[in-house]
Amino acid sequence: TGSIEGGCPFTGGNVDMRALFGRTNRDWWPDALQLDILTQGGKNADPYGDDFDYAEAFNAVDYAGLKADLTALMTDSQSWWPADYGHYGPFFIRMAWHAAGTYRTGDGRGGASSGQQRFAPLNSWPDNGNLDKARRLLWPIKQKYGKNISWADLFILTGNVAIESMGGPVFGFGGGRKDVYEPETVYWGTEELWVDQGVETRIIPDEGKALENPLAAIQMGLIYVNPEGPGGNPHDAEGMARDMRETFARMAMNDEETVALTAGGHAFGKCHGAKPADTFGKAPEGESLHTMGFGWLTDPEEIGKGHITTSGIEGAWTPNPTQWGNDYFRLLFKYDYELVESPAGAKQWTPINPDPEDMAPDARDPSKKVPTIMTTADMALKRDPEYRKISERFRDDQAALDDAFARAWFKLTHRDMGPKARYLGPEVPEETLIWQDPVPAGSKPSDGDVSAFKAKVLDSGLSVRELVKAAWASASTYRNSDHRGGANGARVRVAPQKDWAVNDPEELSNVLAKLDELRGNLSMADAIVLAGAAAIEKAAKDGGFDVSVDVTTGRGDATEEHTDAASFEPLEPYADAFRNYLKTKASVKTEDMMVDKANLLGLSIPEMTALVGGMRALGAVSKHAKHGNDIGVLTDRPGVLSNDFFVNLLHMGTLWEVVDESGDEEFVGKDRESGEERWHATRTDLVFGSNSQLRAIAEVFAENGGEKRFIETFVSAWVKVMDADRFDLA
Ligand code: HEB
Repeated sequence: TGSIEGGCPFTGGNVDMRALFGRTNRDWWPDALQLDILTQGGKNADPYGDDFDYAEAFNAVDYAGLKADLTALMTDSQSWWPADYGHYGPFFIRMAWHAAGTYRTGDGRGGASSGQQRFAPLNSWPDNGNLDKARRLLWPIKQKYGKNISWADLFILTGNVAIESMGGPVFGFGGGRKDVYEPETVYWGTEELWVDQGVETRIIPDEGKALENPLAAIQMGLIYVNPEGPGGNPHDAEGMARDMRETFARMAMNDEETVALTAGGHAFGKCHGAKPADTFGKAPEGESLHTMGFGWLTDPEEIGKGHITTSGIEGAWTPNPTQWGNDYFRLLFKYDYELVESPAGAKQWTPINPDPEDMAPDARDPSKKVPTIMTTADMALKRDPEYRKISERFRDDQAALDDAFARAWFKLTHRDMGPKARYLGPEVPEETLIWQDPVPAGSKPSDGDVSAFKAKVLDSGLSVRELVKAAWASASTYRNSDHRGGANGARVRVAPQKDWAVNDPEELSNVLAKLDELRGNLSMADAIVLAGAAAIEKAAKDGGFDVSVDVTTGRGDATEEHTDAASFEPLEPYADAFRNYLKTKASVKTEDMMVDKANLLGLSIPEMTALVGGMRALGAVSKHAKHGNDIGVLTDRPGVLSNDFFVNLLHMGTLWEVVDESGDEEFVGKDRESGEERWHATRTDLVFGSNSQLRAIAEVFAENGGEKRFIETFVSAWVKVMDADRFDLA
């Protein structure tokens, strides 16, 4: 049974207790060694320690030597996993594509940037079958270059070298992906079975079933689509194209990029389905100790003969699987294809009556010729009318294919790195691409200009609340996952951000217009952030504390021209607990959404707590907060930076009751004795009194003398969010 109990954490659906994380490693592999108790108390799992500067290490790598070693590895076939056609290139391209291909625009998570393919669940996804061998082939090179090249960078660079070594076009390489040393907790879905165990596909229009956000794969354990067709049905041509279009769009790829990538990728290598799938062993994470992290084990003798099963599909797409060219499209259109079954029982397509020169070599014996194949996914490139137009153009225009493939591959493998300023190394392309969210360089204003501007802002009639909200609106789009968003560029004044309900568009445009008048030679981006800082300094002073909110300056301003507006839509928050805003109630609890956002902002628990409590004290609640515009503002002096939120929240004189119809989003706090109404609050207010861990922190901020600790934590967390995207400074 592959039925799924709903669980879209971001756009509604059935409530599922696990839906914030879905199935976790502990659910999949309950017997696996659990190391996470050793990272309690903030202990670092990274053996390089906190001070390690990966950028510095990467910049010192012998880049040419590394590339030469990788090139030599391509044809250095090992007996424990011999190279098909004597060339590992195709295998490594698949490794790199699967490393990058988990990226999804919905929350920016997944992708190649931290080397997650080494860890569960990704190391054991059915779709990543046998990629454990690819990573092990790389170990001698990783060992040789050590800290100077991360696994994450190595996966992608190896993919590039593989393409180059087979005559394919590449656009460039940017290093800078720092490895992590523990599996990241990412929502991959709630299904309890893997794709190969008959789990249901995630798009079934007839049943009104759509791919939930933020997922980008069609079944659990796949990178994108099922190669055999929707739910394994090769006859559903329309459904195949629909699935590809939807999943690739989740990864920011349009039709042309999808066609170029798939056809370009499948110019190389082969599928593996020589034996029925029950002849090989478990995935790595569930295998026996002595297999040393290897999974999907096959008898060595069978391996020698090339009897490998990975996907179950068998055969190469072209007659020259280790040579870049246009044979893929030439064959796709030259022949009619018929549906056949591989030796492993997978559904695949093969040309009818191929000419001998259009046959492929056998992977182990070049003198033997075998038929080429197409998967049902490949067939979509000619069966779908839109894909077909693009495919025909590429068939007739090799240069167009070269360019489209090189660019799409570069985007695929770099999209989750964020701004170009984060790219390292000698092969970073000059050209700036729109999906890099470019920001024109800014210039650093003088201290005098900054303080003059801050004084003018405080004199302008704009309130602390308005200034704090505008600065938060600008900076808080940042996501640590794909390093997009943030205050640099001041995109808060262009579409779509300027119109998001959470940003109170009218108020925001009024504030921005005023700041524009006052800013002199400051960039708008700096002006917005400095105005917020000035407001907080004033708010602290009004409460008797002298603080300086030391945000950086030197941001630039981006315009519509620098902005792919549609690509910013996924950055709109469905919930922003910091402004007590909830657009639509998700299937997960609103406080889960708060934790999710705090995680994307890179915040610790105390930082999250201080920011929520501080912004409430400042009155920085969205007017579009469903429950009224002072909800959660548990203070008699809004606009003063105080610990009142925590003091009042924890006060035993208040008795809290549910008020709203749905029963659990809005609450009223009444005087326990008189019954008089004192406060209104939401889940993301009360959770700081109800949850034992958050309460423990709220207590520290509310205790006698705790105000100082609170203000320091608030200010440093605030600065962290404002500066989160200043990669240009490093
Ligand atoms: Fe791929 C392979 C599917 C896309 C690249 N693929 C493959 C296979 C399959 C597939 C089934 C087989 C595996 C084995 O081994 O068995 N793909 C697919 C799909 C898709 C894809 C369904 C979506 C549509 N690819 C792709 C891309 C790329 C690629 C995008 C890049 C760019 N692949 C690849 C390669 C290979 C593959 C290179 C080969 C590998 C070897 O040879 O080993």
